[in-house]
Amino acid sequence: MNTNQMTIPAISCGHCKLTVEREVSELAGISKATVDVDLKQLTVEFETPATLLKIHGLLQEIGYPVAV
Ligand SMILES: [Cu+2]
Repeated sequence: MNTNQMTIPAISCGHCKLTVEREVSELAGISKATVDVDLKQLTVEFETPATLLKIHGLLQEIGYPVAV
């Protein structure tokens, strides 16, 4: 199991939180996705077939790209 934290500047409210948590949770291999709105941060626990690349790609697709 991998745990990763990423900053997503586009997260600004509870609606963003729900959207990001729901969409990321739907990826196969994700066991937990939690957004902290104040920190604009997503914490995700995952294992194969999920990868960091897939998670970043999904976030990009739904309009919440990860800050580099
Ligand atoms: Cu929002």
